[in-house]
Amino acid sequence: MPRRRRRRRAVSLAAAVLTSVPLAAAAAGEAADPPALYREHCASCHGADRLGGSGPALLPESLSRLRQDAALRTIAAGRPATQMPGFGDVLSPDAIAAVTAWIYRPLIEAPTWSLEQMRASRTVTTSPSALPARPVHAADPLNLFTVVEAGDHHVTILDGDRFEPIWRFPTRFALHGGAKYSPDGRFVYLGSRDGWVSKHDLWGLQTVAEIRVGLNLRNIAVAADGRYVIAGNTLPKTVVILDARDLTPLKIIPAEDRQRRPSRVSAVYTAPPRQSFIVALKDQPELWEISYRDDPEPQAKGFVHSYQPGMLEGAFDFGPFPVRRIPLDTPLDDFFFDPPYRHAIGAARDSRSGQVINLNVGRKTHDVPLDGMPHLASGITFEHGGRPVLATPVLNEAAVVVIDMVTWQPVTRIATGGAGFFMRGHENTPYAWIDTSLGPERDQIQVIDTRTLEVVRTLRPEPGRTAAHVEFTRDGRYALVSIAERDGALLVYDTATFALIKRLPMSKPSGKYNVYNKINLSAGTSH
Ligand code: DHE
Repeated sequence: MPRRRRRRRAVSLAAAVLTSVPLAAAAAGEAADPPALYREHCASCHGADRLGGSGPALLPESLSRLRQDAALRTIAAGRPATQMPGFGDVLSPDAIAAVTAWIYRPLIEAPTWSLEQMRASRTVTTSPSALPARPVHAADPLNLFTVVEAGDHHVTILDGDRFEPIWRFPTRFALHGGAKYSPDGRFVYLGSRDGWVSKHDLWGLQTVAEIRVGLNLRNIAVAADGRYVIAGNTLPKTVVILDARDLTPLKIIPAEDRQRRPSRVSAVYTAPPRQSFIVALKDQPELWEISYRDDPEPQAKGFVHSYQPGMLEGAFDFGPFPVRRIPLDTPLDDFFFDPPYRHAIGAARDSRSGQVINLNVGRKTHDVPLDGMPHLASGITFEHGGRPVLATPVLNEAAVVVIDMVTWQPVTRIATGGAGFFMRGHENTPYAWIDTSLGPERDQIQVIDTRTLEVVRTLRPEPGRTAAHVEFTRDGRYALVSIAERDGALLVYDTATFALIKRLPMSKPSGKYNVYNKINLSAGTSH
């Protein structure tokens, strides 16, 4: 059958599936024997055990962001620009509904991912000794951008002076979280939702290594001294530390509180002045500090100074990468640091207040009124009225929350044109840029004057098309905005005149990360 007619037929079958088989009726499709159907049609790409292969893992944890009706449509009609074919021609609507329902069920035995499996998954494409001595391109290596194209799972490395791609490569399915750089900006590390961590050389424009560290990954961070990469998983519930040179796994730490209750990981970050990683647990009220110093003693000493009876019991694990456990009132979904990395401010998405944790003394010191699902991972800091403040978008409200980082009291709530995901600023401009992509006006970008804390401009780059995630060039002169559509684009704006300078077509660009801003810990960007 000609390809286009086949696709049209598959789409109409998908519609038939949707209208004729309600999902609740999927149970009736048991007769269709979903495990056998899966083995015959899906296992070769998604893995016999549903843990993934050339296609993504098909586990409830991996599918949590995909509605069942969307999954059903994909199985029936396929997914454009990927290798996923449609099965509407070969499977009955009943069978498709049955397989769809089945892949949303947990595996009978909770899957594990051992050190041996990690080692077996690791590939080193370029040996560290084969890396070039200088860049093979003429672009400023510190003004490159790593742009994640979520539409067809690629990354583009962009010259930040000429705004021209210098390398584009395929990635694992669904990268998530910020790209992380080595301290000199030469290497970029990426994490995928399915647990893959990869390392790429921005001088040689080549992949160095990759490894699967888990089955469902939250995010990764790179040590400030460049020696280690940390990964926080939700499946299995582990934290994994890798040698940054070639991603050799060094240590697996079960994500459990001091009573050995397991937890998913909310996020991992590096805290450069402390030479440690900070890890939040999603299901247990504990924040961890994992030192990557060769001699972690000073960290322990700081804690011992604030000793209270019983406080040290189970508080430390000794050995390489010791875990210091800080008890909290409630678990954290998201958190952020003050510029000296003395405090972490965190919140659970469903709580009405945030907690400020003093990392030196190892306990919560303040509560901050923070309702409406603040997205602290997207927060930025700047000076306002001579004081450091934190500003963060709120996921379910048309607002940006501003908090004084000395008193930890709210300064104001800036009303915006819709709930947004990301916020960005830069030392060389008084303006911070936000998207409103979670609200009805998803095609807007708004500009906040950090001096007056008011929205001063609204851009509607491409009416009706989602605009999201801004990142500045190293000098702050240009802002890059994503049109996050499959046939989307990266738009380059002049940050003084707000004029559009360039449009680069891209496949659903999501995050973009400037090397210089990241390695210099610009207050206006994520770290
Ligand atoms: Fe993200 C970063 C959590 C959904 C795109 N997101 C982060 C970080 C956290 C987080 C903790 C910081 C990690 C880092 O940078 O290392 N994200 C969450 C969620 O809890 C949430 C709401 C639900 C979930 O399914 O995980 C969520 N995130 C999304 C999306 O739906 C987005 C828009 C599309 C996608 O790719 O899944 C999305 N998140 C991003 C991006 C960043 C990110 C692009 C990096 C932002 C940056 O500038 O650093």
